[in-house]
Formats: sequence, structure tokens, C-alpha cells
Amino acid sequence: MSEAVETLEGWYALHDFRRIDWAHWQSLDARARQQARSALLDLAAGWSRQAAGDRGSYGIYQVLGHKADLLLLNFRADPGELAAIESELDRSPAGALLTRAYSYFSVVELSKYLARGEPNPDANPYLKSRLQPAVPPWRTVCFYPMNKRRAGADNWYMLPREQRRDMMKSHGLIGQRYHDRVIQVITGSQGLDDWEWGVTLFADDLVAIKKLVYEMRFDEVSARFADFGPFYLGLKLTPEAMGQLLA
Ligand code: 76R
Repeated sequence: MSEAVETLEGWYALHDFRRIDWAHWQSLDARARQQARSALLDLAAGWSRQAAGDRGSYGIYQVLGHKADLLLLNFRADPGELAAIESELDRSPAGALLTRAYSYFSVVELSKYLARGEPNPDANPYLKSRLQPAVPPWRTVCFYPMNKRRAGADNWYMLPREQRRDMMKSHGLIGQRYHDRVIQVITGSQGLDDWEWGVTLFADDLVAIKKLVYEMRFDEVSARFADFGPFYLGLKLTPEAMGQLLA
């Protein structure tokens, strides 16, 4: 058996993709629309207070295309807080308008392939900021789930650890060149959701995301060992702009 890589876990993540039920919205009068809008703004104000107190972070995005209308992204220390976020929304006056399109539950993960020494998040502010990520104010987000392949000779999990580490090093070097333009948050979901990892990429310019993902396709870790799920692309909304969608 080859040796598993140790991982560090941080905040839990819920990527909650919602569809706006426009038929239902059409059937509401102005007062009911207003109620739904202010319920949603109240919820977002609560998320914003958590973020201001470093007890979590959040981002709201308008999703392009048919797969969803909104992405409500929340990071929290406890999965119960994420469960509460879901049910508060569902029970609020906005709940009936926002049906579920997709969701992904995972936990921020750093692997120790490239770590030197024994990482200690309490003594290392950089590590802490990676494990408890702030959502950047950047315009675009891209989310997709992925697996590492287990097929014949291309079985990631049967490779010796050193070989995996060398490949991850090459992966990291490509990524590093996008350091100023793309922030990646890798969340692990082994045993938690349908895929093994969630990939969340933030950038101001979505072309930077496209170029990074394309370049990585040629790198062995992705070219030989990665299988990808659906891709979701979102543009950042202020809570007010989200509310405006329902006004
Ligand atoms: O965390 C670090 O910065 C150290 C180096 C590093 C690791 C360990 C790193 C860097 N990644 C790591 C782990 Mn990554 N990453 C992806 C994808 O679309 C694709 O081809 C793959 C999706 C992208 C785009 C990306 C970007 N990375 C991982 C893991 C866990 C694997 C495991 O443990 O087996 C996955 C699934 C994954 C996937 N990676 C970077 C980036 C970028 C941009 C960086 C550089 C970060 C920086 O230096 O700022």
C-alpha cells in the first residue's frame, strides 16, 4: 500500500447553488417580493457580520448559464453553522423563490506534499489565512469538483508518495505563476460529497482562470490523473445587487 499524504483541514465550505423560480416570482405581489428581498438581505447581513468578526467568510455570485442563477458560498468553522445557513434561507420568505440547483459540501484542505517541517497554523498567520480563507473582492469565481483517477496504470492512489509529491510540485509551480491573478481554494470532500475535491478559483479577470486551467491540462497531474465534474462560473454580487434581482 502506498502512503497517504497527511492533510490539514480548515473551515468547512458550502457551495449552495440556487435557481430563482421566476414563475413563482411573477405570481407574487410587490409586497411579497419586497419581503423576500429583505429576508435575503437580512441573511446576507448576518454572513457579513460573521466575516467581519473572522468567524467565517462568504461570497454571493450570479451564475452564468442554465446550471444555476446564484451561488451562495459560505465558509464556517462548524458544519452545523452551514446547516443552519441552509435551513434559515429555506424557511425565510426568500426560500420558496430560491430552489436548489446544485450544492457541494467540503472542508478547506492543505496537503503536506510540499510542506517543510511540522506546519502549525496557530503560529503561522499565512497557514491560517489559507485554512480560513477570506473570499476576495474579485469579480469572478469558478467552481468545479474533481477526482484523481483510479484506472489501470493511471491510478493516483497506487503511486509511491515521492512520485505524487514530484508531480504536485510541478502542479504548484504552474499555479504559482498565476499567484497575483488567481486565488485557489482547494477543499477536500473525501467521504463528504460526491467527488474527492472541490476547486474554487477567484480572479478579477475570468480569462486568467481560463488560461490557468488550460495550462494545467497539459501538466501530468491533470492530464493523466484528473477527472472533472461540472463547471460553474459566477460574477460577484453585492448583497444589494442580489436583492435587486428579486425587486
Ligand atoms: O497549496 C499550495 O499552494 C501548495 C501547492 C499546491 C498544492 C499542494 C497547489 C498549488 N495545489 C495543490 C493541491 Mn492546486 N489546483 C487544482 C486545480 O483544473 C485542474 O487541472 C485542477 C484544478 C487548479 C486549477 C489548481 C490551482 N490542487 C491541489 C489538489 C489536492 C491534490 C492532492 O492532494 O492530491 C488539487 C485537487 C488541486 C487542484 N494549485 C496551486 C492551483 C494554483 C493556482 C496553485 C498555486 C497557488 C499559489 O502559489 O498561489
